[in-house]
Amino acid sequence: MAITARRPGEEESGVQMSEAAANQKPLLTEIDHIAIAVPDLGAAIDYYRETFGAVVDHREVVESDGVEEALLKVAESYVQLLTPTRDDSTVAKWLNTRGGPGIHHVGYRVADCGEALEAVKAQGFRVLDDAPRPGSRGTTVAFIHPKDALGTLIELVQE
Ligand code: MC0
Repeated sequence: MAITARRPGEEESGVQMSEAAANQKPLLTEIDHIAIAVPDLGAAIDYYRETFGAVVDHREVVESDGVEEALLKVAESYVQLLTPTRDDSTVAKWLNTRGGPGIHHVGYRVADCGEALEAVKAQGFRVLDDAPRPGSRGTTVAFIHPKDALGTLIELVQE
């Protein structure tokens, strides 16, 4: 049976939530990172250091995604500065379409990436990874399609 998701005081949202989803524990445990796509990683790192005193905690090239990241720690989360390493990277395409830097995706921590991914799939939402896969710094990740996630590309991150 499907029940309607509605918070107190809100109008009927029309969003349907399965009974199983309504009864389960929250899948998202923390914000892992906010990813900001930039054309010039060095300039972006300089901006964060000079403006906010934020320094790079981790840097990595992720060949499978065609990106290089610089992670800046903010409390228990990260700002992920992300730049394409090749022209066919989805981040290169996104920067070209958008015409400049901006928030590319949000990474949410989950206890079990496979379990969270299956819960999203079971509700009929499109995902971009059929199964969890390696992310940066040894994480296990999976992406959810932005068109089924309120216009935001979501990355599920298991540390
Ligand atoms: C595209 N769209 C977005 C978007 N990218 N909406 C919100 N946020 C984004 N980042 C929208 C477009 O505007 C378009 O909407 C529709 O989605 C389809 O876009 P497209 O241009 O036709 O499709 P593609 O080929 O650019 O693919 C977009 C897609 C792709 C999200 C499917 O970027 C993808 O598979 N992403 C998952 C992997 C990824 O992002 N890797 C890089 C980070 P309209 O309305 O025009 O139809 S890897 C990473 O971060 C790792 C290192 C880690 O953290 O561990």
